Amino acid sequence: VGKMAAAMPHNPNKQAEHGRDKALTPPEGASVQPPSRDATGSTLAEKNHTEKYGKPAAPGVNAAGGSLERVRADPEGQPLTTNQGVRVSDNQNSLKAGLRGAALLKDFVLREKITHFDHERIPERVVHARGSGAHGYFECYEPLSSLTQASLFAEAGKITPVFVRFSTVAGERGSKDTARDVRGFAVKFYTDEGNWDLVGNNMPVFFIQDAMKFPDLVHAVKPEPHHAMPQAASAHDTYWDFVSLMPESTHMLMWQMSDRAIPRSFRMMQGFGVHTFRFVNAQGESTFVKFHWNPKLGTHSLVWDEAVKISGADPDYNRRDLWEAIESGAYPEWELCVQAFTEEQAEAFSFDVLDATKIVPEELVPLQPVGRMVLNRNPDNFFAETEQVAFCAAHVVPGIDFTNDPLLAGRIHSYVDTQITRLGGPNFHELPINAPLAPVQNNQRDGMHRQAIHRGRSSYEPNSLGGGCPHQAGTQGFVSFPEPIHADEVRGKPEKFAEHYNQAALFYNSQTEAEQRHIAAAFRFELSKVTVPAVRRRVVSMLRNASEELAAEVAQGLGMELPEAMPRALAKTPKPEVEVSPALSLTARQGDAGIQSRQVAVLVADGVDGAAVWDATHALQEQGAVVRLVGPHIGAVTPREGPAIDADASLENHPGVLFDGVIVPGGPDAAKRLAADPKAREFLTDQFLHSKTIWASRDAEALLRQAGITAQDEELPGIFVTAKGGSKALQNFVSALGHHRHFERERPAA
Ligand code: HDE
Repeated sequence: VGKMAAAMPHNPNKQAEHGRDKALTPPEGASVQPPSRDATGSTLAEKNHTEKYGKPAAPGVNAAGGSLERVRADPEGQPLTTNQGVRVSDNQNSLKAGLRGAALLKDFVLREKITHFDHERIPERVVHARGSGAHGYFECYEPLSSLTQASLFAEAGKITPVFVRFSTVAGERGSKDTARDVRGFAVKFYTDEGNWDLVGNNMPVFFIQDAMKFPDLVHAVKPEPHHAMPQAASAHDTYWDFVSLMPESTHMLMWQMSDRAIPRSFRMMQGFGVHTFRFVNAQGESTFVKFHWNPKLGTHSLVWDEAVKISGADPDYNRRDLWEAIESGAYPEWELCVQAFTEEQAEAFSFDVLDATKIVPEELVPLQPVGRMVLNRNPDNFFAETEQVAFCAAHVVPGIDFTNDPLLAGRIHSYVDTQITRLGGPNFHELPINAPLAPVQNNQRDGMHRQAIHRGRSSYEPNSLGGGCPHQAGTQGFVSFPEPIHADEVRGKPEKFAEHYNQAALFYNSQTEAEQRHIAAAFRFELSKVTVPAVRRRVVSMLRNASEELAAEVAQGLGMELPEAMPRALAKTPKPEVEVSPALSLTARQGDAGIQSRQVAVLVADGVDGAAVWDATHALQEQGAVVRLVGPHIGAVTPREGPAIDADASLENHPGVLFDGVIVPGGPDAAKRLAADPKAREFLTDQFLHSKTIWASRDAEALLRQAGITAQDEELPGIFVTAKGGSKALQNFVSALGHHRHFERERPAA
């Protein structure tokens, strides 16, 4: 019997089990081969190597650190095993006492599989739960040694690997990407002197001035506690109740109600360190510094109606955009700029640089470019990398230090603390994505999930039994900036913190007309969702101190009387140095990448002018645009002449909101078919209302009219209706598409 069992490990009727063996084998040619690897073992767009992987851990280096290659698991050609490495013979059936019998407790294969599955989830981040990450590198332009001894800024051309995570703040892990919200912009630099995390946002200011208020802010903006609504939205009572009682939030509200809260792409938004930090040079001299990331593609945003529709059409809109751009080799890039200024300069400013609700206008302290960051590799595994990455505002390296910003102080505590719950213990720094490249040696020991196997007898310092190692590094190590302090312990704020409106006015007054219109519309929308009239009134009364024009417009939009202005905390308002800053408008940075990675739809239907389709497609692709052929259905479309066209998207699965521009080629039959299709009409209507670039053949006139585009509208910027194609028409389309949007043609009510 024993022999038979060995020769026939499954039940004797195995082959007959409902034909499962056949059903599980895909017919020849229908199975997907694993992507072939290049010489580096890469499966994804990884041609550009970083130091973070591919190298074995050096002797004495944290065993988990140094190399992601070491921990990569590729199943190609491998049999299925248990977690103990035992090969699994049958992954379809649990072990039973007879084919129709009870499942057996001794089935360790089933139990291990289910047990592991039961524990697959970890708590999501309490804020910034939804995010998307990518690997890349930072390259230093010139030595910055006069300002900082940080090693990543030490030499021209020096490369430091990075991992970046972009996020929304309020929504849960599975929420939509296009919520009106701040975006997190967190960068982990794996420098050769340890990890530096610049955990910033896409807006340079914050809602509150003191860490003491952070839990209140987050409780107010998150879904309301009794019914857990609304998801990923600030348009509700508790949020506006809180901020209307916190006038210090006025400036941030301007940013949050602006188009910056609905970025077109993570690749097209700025990043900011928000707080004032310190650079410290080798002589121990300190300079205040603000960090800015400026995207090469320029700063571009969605409009609200579009964002709302995208959240249905593609809730992963920003995540997909980042992933696809990197996969296609269109690597996103940012320039890191600093504003460096002395404490004496800061003393003289009309605002306090320790107040995170204030910017330092570029007109006051210009930006100095110091390097660039390129993101060139998608993560292998979302959970292992993007979910388990732990950023921490306290992770600084020699040459970078904190200031006394009271908001920053709370962050220095919070980030490590929160990981202990989220990542299940104090050893999360050993997770491969978190481990520094720099060697880790200390006497911290044990704890849940310890990876490193520490050798030797001593885990204390000083010691003589371990040769005194690891020994403290003295001036070679991180030395906190010795800021002199003469003060009483108090709970309170400096006087300049009490001025809340100058910079809110600065922001609003620096926007273009279209941007101002969008800000008013955003306040109107959000407050129209507030059910308590007193809260709406309080917000408008606050706005009066920033802009009478804005307050009046919002009040009108809400059908309410203009309330009294909110009393100011300061009897005398300090005069601001700068009253208009063009740099604060999204239009200030258009980028220099033309139409690269822009999404263009070419609408196709039976009878379309095939030559026009391909001419436009090839010409746009040559300039780096992403072209989709969008038909009434996916699959074959029969053109007027020439071979069938394979539509790779449909009007149903790719509505107009997912594209930056649209082309409707000629072919009277195709035009007629599209004009009769409500989805094609809606496609064009949205393209038009969202101020996007449209190029249509004269054949499509009926479709245009159905979409609400009149003969007069054809004269507006960004709309081209031509009898024929040709290179001139194409050129016009390309240059208009490069402008992103044509808000000149926006109807004020939009
Ligand atoms: Fe955060 N923040 N924060 N924050 N924050 C977190 O840390 C916190 C603040 C920011 O992609 C948490 O790992 C406090 C400002 C980003 O993983 C938590 C205060 C700025 C991310 C936390 C602030 C940020 C976080 C939640 C006020 C812009 C996502 C999970 C005192 C400069 C990082 C986690 C990622 C995440 C605390 C304010 C940016 C709870 C206490 C200001 C980009 O530790």
